[in-house]
Amino acid sequence: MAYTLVTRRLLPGSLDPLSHYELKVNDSDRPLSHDQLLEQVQGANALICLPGDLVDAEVIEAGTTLSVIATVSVGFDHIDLSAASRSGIPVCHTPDVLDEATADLAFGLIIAAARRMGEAERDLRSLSWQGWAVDQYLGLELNGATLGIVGFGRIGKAVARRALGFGMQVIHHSRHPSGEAGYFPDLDQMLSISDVVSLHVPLTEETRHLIDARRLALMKDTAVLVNTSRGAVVDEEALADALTEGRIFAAGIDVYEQEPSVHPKLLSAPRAVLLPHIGSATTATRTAMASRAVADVKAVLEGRRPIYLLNPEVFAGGGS
Ligand code: 8YV
Repeated sequence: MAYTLVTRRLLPGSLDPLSHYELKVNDSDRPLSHDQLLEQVQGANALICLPGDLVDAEVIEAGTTLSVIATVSVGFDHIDLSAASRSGIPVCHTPDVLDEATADLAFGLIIAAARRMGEAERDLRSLSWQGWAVDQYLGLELNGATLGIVGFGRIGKAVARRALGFGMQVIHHSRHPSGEAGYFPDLDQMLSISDVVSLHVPLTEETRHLIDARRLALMKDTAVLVNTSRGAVVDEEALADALTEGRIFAAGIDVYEQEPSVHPKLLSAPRAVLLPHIGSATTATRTAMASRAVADVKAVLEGRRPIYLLNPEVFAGGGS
């Protein structure tokens, strides 16, 4: 009997709406290997996955019985969308519900990096703090500083709202003119005048290493870089070098090029606040994300059109 393959443990109750269907759940906290995924997708009629799963053309072609793929994430760079469309498989994701949680985390990283909270806490815990001094841990004052937001979608805008409350000047760059005040068509120019830069673009071939050595060199040596989008949007090694050589002031990072590995140079770079991909990690948000993905899978299994569909062309020939 065909089953819904769920590649990772989700929060309790998340799969309840699918209780009348056959489920095969990887209940461990380790992702399936590519070989396991290839094997288990054969015989599945639905796949619920996460960003750690590489759902490439090989997996999609092996999933000859698949009628839907739903990722419990807004990002879908781990799924070969063209291959899914070629096979006529709808792919769904979970936008909107994680905007506020991710923006909170991005803003937390902005404050933590600007005020050097990571190194200050590390010193205190390792008992190397010798007492207060007037010029200790001097950081960047956010009030009056300029925040450059790269990618002005829902999460970028949610970060902008927070920044205004902190007295920051907010400017932004996006691929297409936003039509809103503070729009900079030229990313390089925006980087060169920003005190803080926060990244909110999806990972695509155009955004891979968008922030590379050349663009890091354009930034002020007092600037802070925050990345809560996808690790590969930044050249991690170039960032580590810029931090180590004092060419930028600090960085706050939640995502990495090769998760869960972190570039060793970044681990030892000064003034880097490093978090383990927790942008959406609140109970409310993770519950809402799973519920959105599960509802879309249920819709397809019941012959309805899913709501958060990334490749509507698969329904072009009709469908409910
Ligand atoms: C998630 C994310 O935390 O949704 C995304 O694209 O990167 C994160 O919000 C995570 O990937 C698991 O859902």
